Amino acid sequence: MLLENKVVIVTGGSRGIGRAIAVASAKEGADIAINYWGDNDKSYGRMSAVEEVVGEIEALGRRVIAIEGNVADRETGVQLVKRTVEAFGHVEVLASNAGICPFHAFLDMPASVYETTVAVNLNGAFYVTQAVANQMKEQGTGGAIVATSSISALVGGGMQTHYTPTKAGVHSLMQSCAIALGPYGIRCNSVMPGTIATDLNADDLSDTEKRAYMEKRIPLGRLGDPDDVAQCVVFLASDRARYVTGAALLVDGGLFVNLQ
Ligand code: RM4
Repeated sequence: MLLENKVVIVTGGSRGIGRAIAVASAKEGADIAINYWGDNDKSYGRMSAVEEVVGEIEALGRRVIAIEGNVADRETGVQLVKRTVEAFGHVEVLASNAGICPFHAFLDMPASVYETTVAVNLNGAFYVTQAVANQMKEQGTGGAIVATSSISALVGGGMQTHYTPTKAGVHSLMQSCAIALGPYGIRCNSVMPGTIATDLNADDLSDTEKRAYMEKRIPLGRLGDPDDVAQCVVFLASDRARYVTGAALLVDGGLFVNLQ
């Protein structure tokens, strides 16, 4: 088991890629602290998304806590660390994953859409990383931070002019943090998912023509599954990646290189 006896914090952990990271980490022997944001935690049948993932992790025999909060608020990261340490005593891994992508055209994008996207995706990653890194430094035994960046750190998107800069920013944040936190044995890397079918892009991909076009563009012939990304996060978080820091791993089925 790759994460045995480690404590993993996952932001945006109730749905999509974050949920898959939480479950995959628990399967590798970790205890899990999930951050989620009530406003986004839409009801799934009888149970909310966060209740479902908590149940799934408990059924695996691991310990789990769920803490609500918008990562855009600096205090959310501070409380997340405090509650995690109260519950488990330590934290070894952060999956900084919470993010939004309200697809919108550029020319008439309201300031609020732009600002909220930057606040959650980039400011949130910064604040949570800072809070967790301080805890890891205090523990004195290193740690691993894996951020969910995106293929969008490398390529544009006409309906994502607010979002792609945040993903480039998250990638850059991990590069700089790798330098700042290397002396404490804290590794910082990012994954760059391509098109992964989640709630985040469900509307966008409900356009069957667009979905078929995307599938055709991907050399491996299918959209990504959240667990495709989670397995790579587990690897980067684990000691198998002990000499990897400041790196970014594309998890896109080959989409990025498929230009000609
Ligand atoms: C990604 C990429 C995907 C999209 C997500 C939301 O960076 O653009 O195609 O589904 O963002």
